[in-house]
Amino acid sequence: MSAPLAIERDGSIAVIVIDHPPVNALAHRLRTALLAAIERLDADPTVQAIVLHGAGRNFIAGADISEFDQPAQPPLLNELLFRLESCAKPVIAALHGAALGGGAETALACHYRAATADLKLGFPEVTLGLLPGAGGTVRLPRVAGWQASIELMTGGKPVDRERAVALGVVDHRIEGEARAGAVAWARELVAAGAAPRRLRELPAPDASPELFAAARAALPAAAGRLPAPGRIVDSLEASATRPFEQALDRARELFEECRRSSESRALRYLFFAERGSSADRDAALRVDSAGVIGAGTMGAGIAISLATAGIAVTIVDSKPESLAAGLARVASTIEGSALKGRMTAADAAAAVARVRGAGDLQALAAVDLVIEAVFENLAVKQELFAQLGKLCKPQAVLATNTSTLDVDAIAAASGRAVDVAGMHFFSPAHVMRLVEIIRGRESSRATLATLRAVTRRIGKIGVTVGNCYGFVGNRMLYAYGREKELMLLEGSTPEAIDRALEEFGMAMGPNAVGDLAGLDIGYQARRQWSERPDDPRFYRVSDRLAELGRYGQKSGRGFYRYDGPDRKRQPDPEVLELIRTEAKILGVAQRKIANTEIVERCICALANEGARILEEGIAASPADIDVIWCNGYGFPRHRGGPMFHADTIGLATVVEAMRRFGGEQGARYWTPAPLLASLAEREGTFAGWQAGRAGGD
Ligand code: T1G
Repeated sequence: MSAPLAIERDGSIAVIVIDHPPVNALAHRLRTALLAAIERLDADPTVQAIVLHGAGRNFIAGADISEFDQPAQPPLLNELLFRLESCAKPVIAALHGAALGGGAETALACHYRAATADLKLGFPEVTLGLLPGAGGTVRLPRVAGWQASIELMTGGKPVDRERAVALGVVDHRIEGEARAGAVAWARELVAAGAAPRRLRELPAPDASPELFAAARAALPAAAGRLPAPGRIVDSLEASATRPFEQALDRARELFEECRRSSESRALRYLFFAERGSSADRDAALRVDSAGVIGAGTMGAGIAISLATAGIAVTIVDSKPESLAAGLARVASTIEGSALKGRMTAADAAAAVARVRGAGDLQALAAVDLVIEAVFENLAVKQELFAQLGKLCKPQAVLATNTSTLDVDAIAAASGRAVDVAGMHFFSPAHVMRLVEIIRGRESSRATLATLRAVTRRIGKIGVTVGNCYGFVGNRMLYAYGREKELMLLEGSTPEAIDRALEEFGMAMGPNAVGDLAGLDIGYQARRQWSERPDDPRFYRVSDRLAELGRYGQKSGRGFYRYDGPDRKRQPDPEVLELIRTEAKILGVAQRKIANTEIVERCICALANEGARILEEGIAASPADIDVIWCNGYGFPRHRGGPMFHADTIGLATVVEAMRRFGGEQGARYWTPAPLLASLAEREGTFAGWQAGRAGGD
């Protein structure tokens, strides 16, 4: 393994070039090398200034997140930065790309900070359930003030160079390459006799006591469930009221408290799980042009994602009015993003220019990738893929956006099943990060690798899964929804169920989700499902509502009413009446259902179906299932996902609850999946089982 840094000389300027791929994370071996380099250069009388530079695309991406599952090894980052700041000669940070977390803290411990225009400087620790533990909460306020420090650290969003200059964090703009620019400026500083500037020697700015109380009150409700945001405010408050070193000690204590929390463990687990494996990146085919078939909401959303990522898109729709509407939707959505500051006007114009329309499939003859988003009907998709199989160039990848149909049946119709796979986007496609990539029986490695690469390139998270009804997410959603539907019949209400699950942390309760997605969509899908369980109680309420034309938000009524002035969901007595009527017809006894039961039954249903999915090889790992549920279904990230959460509460606890439910309801589907039962038996976890397989494979 090559050295994590090199020392280069440019006359009397010494340059420490950090070279610790992939992102210059401050792992133990880099911290050790950095400390040695600083000691050596500080003692070298021929060195008049030191430049700290990161090779590659980033300065320093932060501490090495993978090290947080065990206590840190010395030299701790705090010690290293204290020593860096103590240098007797000026230390200049050459900032470019990401300067995040410990990387931003390292920059603050330098005496001067220069940056190129691509700088992204920030404190994303809060997204990992952590706080800046290496002096950020003590140094940043001394240069940027309290309000900006609170905003950057509790929000976790990076700032660009101009904002960093405005905050006083960046002293000098580099036009051109970071290293050369920083060395030139270091020379000027030496010539001007500039001395080391240590933030730790500055007094903390005055802070009114109510400042931090206001900051706590302003934390978003969801943050209330997590320790980190509040601890960040505590750490900043300590910086306002204690001398530097005591404030630093306090930050360290609070950091350790957060590091050991289950919330942070879950968030750090997802960080890596969402990056998945990069093993097949070399097999991906180049995609410069794509076709999207179907100019409806989904097709337009997919086209927007592709075009804003730099891919030329042809949208094909045989109905001129639909095509025109779809193209208009693409343009207005992209332009809307520019108006909201999510992209520059120039980038928006370029993206819109990359999208063109066509009425005939022949326009797709030369594209690298085709994604169909037409009506969810197997015969229609098979007919389409039969045409695509003939007219698309060899090696073009053909993807179906189906959410429930058999990908193998569609692939077979193409006559080139090796080039076909599923690409299940979640609606709205240009917003939702998750894409399920469905592996067909014959999908080639190149086809799957290409779809994964395109998914990454459009800024989404692609998870490759096997082909079964509902793939992973919707298959588990069926089990989760079955329980909430049964509890409606047994005596609960839409609002009680939604509230209980939202208190657990779900972004939205299942009844509200149904109203958002449209109860008619689920109704149609269940009707097309040939092997649908035949229990008349399953989804009886959703079916009745759909049959009454109560589709949810789009029809003004579903589980809730939306006809108030603010169109917010309102309980509807008519729905309660309907539920009680159906329960009576079905002979379902009524009882009070506690919140704990609501959550337990829905979560156990997810874990059990997830275990079956793992046994069948439909998902490659429990982490893939967790990534799907946290990014496609609003499962609370601070609980890691349904499988991580089941591990956290204990699989024996899950199985015991299922046996209790099975006993009370006599339902066969509460029989634990064999994998779950055997892991519970030996007090194992899904994570341990996966590690054993990875080790054993
Ligand atoms: N630690 C370990 N590995 C990391 C890492 C990190 N901080 N950041 C990235 N990686 C790995 C990642 O898993 C992937 O691995 C590869 O690098 C490329 O990542 C002490 C407590 C920097 C904007 O939260 O935001 O400092 O899949 O695909 O799209 O107070 O990585 O190739 O095997 O994301 O070019 C705070 C997290 C840490 C920054 C680059 N820092 N990283 O994006 O690459 S806590 C962060 C990012 C801390 C201090 C506190 C992004 C990036 P693999 P990638 P990218």
